[in-house]
Amino acid sequence: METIFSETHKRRNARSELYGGELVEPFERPSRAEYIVERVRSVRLGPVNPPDDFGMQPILAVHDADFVAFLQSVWTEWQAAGFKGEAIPSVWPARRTSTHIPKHIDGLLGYYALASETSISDGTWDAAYASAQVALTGAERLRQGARSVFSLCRPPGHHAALDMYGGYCFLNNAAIAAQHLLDNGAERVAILDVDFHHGNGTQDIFYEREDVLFLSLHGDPMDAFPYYLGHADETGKGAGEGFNVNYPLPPGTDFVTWRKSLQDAIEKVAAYGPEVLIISLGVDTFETDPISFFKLKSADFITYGADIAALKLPALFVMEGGYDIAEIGVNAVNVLEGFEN
Ligand code: Q9C
Ligand code: ZN
Repeated sequence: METIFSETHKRRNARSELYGGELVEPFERPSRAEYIVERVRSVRLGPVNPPDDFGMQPILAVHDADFVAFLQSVWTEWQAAGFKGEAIPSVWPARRTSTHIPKHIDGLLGYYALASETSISDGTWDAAYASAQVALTGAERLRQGARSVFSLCRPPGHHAALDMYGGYCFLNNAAIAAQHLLDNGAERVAILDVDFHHGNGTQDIFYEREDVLFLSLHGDPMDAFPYYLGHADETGKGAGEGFNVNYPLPPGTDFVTWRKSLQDAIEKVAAYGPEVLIISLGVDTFETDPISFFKLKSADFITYGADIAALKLPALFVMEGGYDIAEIGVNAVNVLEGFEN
């Protein structure tokens, strides 16, 4: 399996994450991608190639233009406002607020943020842009006939919504890849999100559409980030009714239980009959992940990679989360090897 990877991910290197009332070193840090690409190379999964550049058009086909412009200028504007630290929102339009979008960067930041843990700093946009190109290049490889591709995206994307960033995500890489396929001849794409967290951004982007089936297995939002989306009763809206499927699972969920939901999701994907399957691949389901509460073991990642392969669909694996960094390479590549063998 070919891996698409951009060194530009390193430009996403924030100093701070607001966590438990303290500013800590971000869980989502550059070494994550380095460990994964190292494992890809050491098991000889296949060639590792840089992305092509598809420009802004496929990004703007998914995200709101004003939101994208905000991401491009926020760090410069934040500094120009005289702030000394990284860009962290401290105020939000919560309930019963005006719909006017503020001018001041402090207000604008809260308007476009869905959470405050994701500090923005120099290079954040460059890395987010490169990460989207990594996903697009993977999608393009499938169009050219590849059976499977690994888009080693960093920063991740599945929390990024139409016009919101957060949860370590800025641009929704998987959604951008899906839309690119749909805009170039595909009629139906399925996105299976196996990251520990609910893919609220992907759900948001495709919620009223029938040309994308979105399925997500995740920690129950009653107990886990992103807290305000990801319940089982979110099934889609309008033409999209029935094309959004959530599997919220409780703290302590082990592989036997998790796999039952995966089997159900796999049956729904098969019934939908998509041309392509995109897997939002987060390995924060691992038993020792520092911010999650599922109990998967390293060998389980091989097993479920093989489960997904049984669908016999062209597959684009898009890297999302995973924060037990010592094991992130083994776990992510286990899924890919399980899929291939
Ligand atoms: N107290 C991804 O895995 N904050 N994002 C968690 C826990 C955000 C995870 C707070 C977690 C985001 C791509
Ligand atoms: Zn996650």
